[in-house]
Amino acid sequence: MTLVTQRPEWGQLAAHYGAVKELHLRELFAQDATRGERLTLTAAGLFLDYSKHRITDETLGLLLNLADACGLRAAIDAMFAGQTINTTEGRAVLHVALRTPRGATILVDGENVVPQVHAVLERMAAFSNQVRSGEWKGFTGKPIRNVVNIGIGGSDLGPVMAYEALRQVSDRNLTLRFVSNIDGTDFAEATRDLDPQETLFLVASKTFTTLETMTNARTARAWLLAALADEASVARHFVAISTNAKEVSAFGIDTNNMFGFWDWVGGRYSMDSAIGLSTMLAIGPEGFGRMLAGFHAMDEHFRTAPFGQNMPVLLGLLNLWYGEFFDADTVAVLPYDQYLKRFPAYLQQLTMESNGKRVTHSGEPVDYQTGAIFWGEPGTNGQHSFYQLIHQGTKLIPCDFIGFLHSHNPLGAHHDMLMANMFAQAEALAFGKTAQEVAAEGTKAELVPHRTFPGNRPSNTILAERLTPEVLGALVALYEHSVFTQSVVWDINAFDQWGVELGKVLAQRIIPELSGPEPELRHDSSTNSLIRRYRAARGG
Ligand code: G6Q
Repeated sequence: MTLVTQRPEWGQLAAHYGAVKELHLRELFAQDATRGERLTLTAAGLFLDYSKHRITDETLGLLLNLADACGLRAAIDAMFAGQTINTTEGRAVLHVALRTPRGATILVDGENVVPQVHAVLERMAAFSNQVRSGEWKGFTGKPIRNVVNIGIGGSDLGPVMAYEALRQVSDRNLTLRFVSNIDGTDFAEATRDLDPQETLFLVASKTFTTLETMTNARTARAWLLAALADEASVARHFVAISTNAKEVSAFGIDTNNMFGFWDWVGGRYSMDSAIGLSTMLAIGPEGFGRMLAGFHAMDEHFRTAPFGQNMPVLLGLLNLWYGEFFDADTVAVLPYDQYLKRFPAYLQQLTMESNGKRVTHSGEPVDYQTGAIFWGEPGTNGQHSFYQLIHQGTKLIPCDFIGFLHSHNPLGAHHDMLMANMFAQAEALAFGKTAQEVAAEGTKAELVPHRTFPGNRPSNTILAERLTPEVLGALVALYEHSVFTQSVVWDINAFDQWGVELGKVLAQRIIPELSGPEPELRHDSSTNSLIRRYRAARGG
């Protein structure tokens, strides 16, 4: 297949880049008094202002031509139709089916998966209602007050992010904790103040073979049994969320206590499958349904809106514009909402595990940049830390500002100050402060270069009324589909993750070498010496 860089549309963009790269946002705004209103878009409850980008109308047209030439329309249709677009794993990619309303039809291998999705949602709802009402009792008859989700990667990051994001609508009588790391500290700290009699573990693992999760789940079982001293208690304190019923039974969890999903749900796209049971326990089935409705609204927008008014498509193409032509390596995600504190971490997996690829679908090495590095922190904390580099450093870092018109905690003038800071940062990045402006303030000549802001640093501003379950769903779906858009242009598979395999295999080889009789070490000299140092310290 043709590499995207060989397409005429790419060449046209490259030539156009040469013509516009020096254009400053100050000029672009001066040329068009309506730019700030014109380059905006509303979809699924989200408002996007993309006017502070180093683009002209021609840039947009050329980016859209590239998306067309790369077959984005057909790729979207293929995903929604349940075709096997995850080619290296031979799977359909149907997270969109997880939020499709009852009554719709999406076929996988000739079978409609929508009724299956709703059957699991109903079981999750019945279970959540039992736990939330206190009807579901622990082994000693006490109601459940603590829920500990044990999972990692896609079986952790989405649920943690959603729990933090939706705390304001969560049941404050339930304490939720998340254990992911194989570092025993994670489990120890998460459970140290919990009463086993009132604690429910959700073992969330698509495969039910993941080393970290299985190790933590065994530790959890031992922790429970140390207190309750009866194997029969496991059935009241453990549920499994998995696609692998055989491994769930082998672990000792009754499959009646198992919530299933399907191989067409990728780990990092699974937060609205049964993997989201912790979210449903926290916010209730009705709240979970509202979140799914937000996802679905953005799915429908992505599926049907013309690309020029399609928010995920524009977001994806704009990221690509900087990554390919301006050599921008990273994107900063800056939520001005404390409830979104885990959103950047969640996005890191979504974007980087999806698009951190170096060969095309057909296995050919790419000769262009793929997935950017995503990172960020909630505002305004970041302003007192790394924003310096974004404003005055040598690197170009496109930013996504995310904010809300209303706060869930309207204390005094806090929210006005928060949002003023967000608007001000985007303004300062775009327009900067010229040397003349600095000098005109009476700044000493030798300080002028230090106090000058070049500006021309691009950003998106995403606004919504308030952070509700619907809005969170729409926001996550926005990024999911923007990741997909980019992967189609790059001709890479956004849905596999072979890059995480090698380290896992090597760790399995090293685990037995760390204890027991001196093994014959056959690694490189550095790894051998690190293992010897560790063994010596451990007396092994
Ligand atoms: C996500 C990845 C990965 C996965 C974890 C946990 O897309 O596949 O992060 O979610 O490795 O896997 P299990 O759910 O199978 O334990």
